[in-house]
Amino acid sequence: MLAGFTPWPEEQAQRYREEGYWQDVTIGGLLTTWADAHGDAVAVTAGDRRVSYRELDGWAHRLAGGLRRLGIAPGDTVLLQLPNVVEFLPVFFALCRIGALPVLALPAHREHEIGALAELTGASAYVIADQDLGFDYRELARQVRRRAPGLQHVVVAGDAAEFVPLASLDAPEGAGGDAGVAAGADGSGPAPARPDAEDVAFFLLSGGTTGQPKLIPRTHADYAYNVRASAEVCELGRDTVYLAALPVAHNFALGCPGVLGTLHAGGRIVLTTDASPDTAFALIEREGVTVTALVPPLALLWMQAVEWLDDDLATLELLQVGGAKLPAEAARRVRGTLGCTLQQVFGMGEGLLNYTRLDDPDELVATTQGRPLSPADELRAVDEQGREVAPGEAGQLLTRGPYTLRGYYRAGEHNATAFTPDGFYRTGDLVRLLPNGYVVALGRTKEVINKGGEKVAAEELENELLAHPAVREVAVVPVPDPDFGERICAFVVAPGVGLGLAEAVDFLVERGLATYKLPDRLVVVAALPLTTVGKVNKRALTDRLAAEAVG
Ligand code: OOB
Repeated sequence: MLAGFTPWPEEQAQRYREEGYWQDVTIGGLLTTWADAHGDAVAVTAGDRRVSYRELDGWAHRLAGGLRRLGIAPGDTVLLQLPNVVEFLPVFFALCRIGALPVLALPAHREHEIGALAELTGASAYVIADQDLGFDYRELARQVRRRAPGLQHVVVAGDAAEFVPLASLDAPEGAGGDAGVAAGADGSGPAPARPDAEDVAFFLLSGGTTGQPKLIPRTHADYAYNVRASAEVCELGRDTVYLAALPVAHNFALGCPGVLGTLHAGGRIVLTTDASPDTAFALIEREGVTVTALVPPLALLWMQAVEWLDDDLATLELLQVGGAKLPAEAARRVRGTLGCTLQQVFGMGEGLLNYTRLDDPDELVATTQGRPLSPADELRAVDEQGREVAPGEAGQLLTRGPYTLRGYYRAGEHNATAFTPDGFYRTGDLVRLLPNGYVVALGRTKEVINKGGEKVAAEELENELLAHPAVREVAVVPVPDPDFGERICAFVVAPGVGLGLAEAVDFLVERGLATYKLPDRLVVVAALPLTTVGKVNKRALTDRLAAEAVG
């Protein structure tokens, strides 16, 4: 077993096996099963490219061989930062097949995040696209490599410049690569065994609560269940055409049910790196999209865009919205504007998923964030002393279950507080658990700003701002926003200089921070308010912003 991974206790694991949640499958093996079942059907559409199930399986097998020959071994971590391009899937499956561990970085991550991940994981390889949406990932790779020289291989989908072209790893069948894991035959070491179903298959990134990135280990068995059960709840089938508009590197579009759930059901994936209504609506009409997933700000934008775009969205049956709270008023307008069923999804990379069901009454869908995916999910709402609150009362959400982690990777100290002694994950979310089993999301107890689904740890941004020579003290807080739910406001103490937002933003970009983490407002103050115990009083700061908004 991987060092730094916290397994489920054996007693619990035994139950998950016996009750059929965990099956003896691997992520790589599932692709072969799906290829056997759906062979020549189209699995993925990206631009003019169409790839069948069989082709995808063969591609992943050949890449597994190519990656082995490059020197990637079972147990190696590999940073995978691909936007929604067709190469994502074969690379992801190939890495899972050889037992290497992909770390799913988001396309928006920059040197600050990728560098920290490289250091934390000791990754030996980094897989990128050449460029997307005007950003050159090869330049990012050059910067990251200066900071993390252990990153031996940079593999590029597209024009590789001085790096390794992904296409060069796609050895023709019969050249020793087809069997993928049997690539050892050409001298790259003995063929590794198939990974165990209960081994870690890959890492998702946590939205984070601290200054350090947190890696969420997902096992083959736990994620296979996550995908299978999600596909069932969303009633996916062979007729499903799933538009991946959110990044597939994020849990929502990857496996809830996302692209993997679509493959499980024998449907077809449509990939785009641009979720704007102009692009997405045209794709819905052209490809006959039936299901997609969005964060609330995009859902709001799409609902407005139907007024000025005239694409035919008649095929769209289901819109999933999650990542941040969708206001009930907006939820009620989905059917009337987009002509489809809404599903609220309250999920987390750490595991637990709540979904409204497709036949739930409209008001239940509008006013709750769904109920747990699995009968084996355990949810508790507790007060500050850890005592369970009365049903329907506000409390902090704790959870454990067959697809919820028991510990972040290599984070012993953090794990000591992020989990209860009996293995419940402290989600940091404030919720009401209704007697009917549904969950209402109320807010957070953790210091994370949720800007329309994108998570920014206050501490991380504070640390970055403190690196500015003029900044003496800083506190980052959310400011309510009608479109994004929350935006980011930084209060700074910077005596003697006229530090402005533009300068602070330039400084943070220069330091390689992902742009979604940049502050939207900067307020210079003489001193930060303190609580009676001498901690920064963030409550006073958010109250001040609220008072300004009213006044
Ligand atoms: C999803 O995953 P993450 O890991 O980016 O963020 C998880 C956090 C939750 O702890 C909660 O604070 C917030 O995002 N959240 C919601 C929400 N869905 C997620 N808050 C209110 N309402 C919702 N519907 O965001 C994620 C993962 C899988 C599926 C969907 C979303």
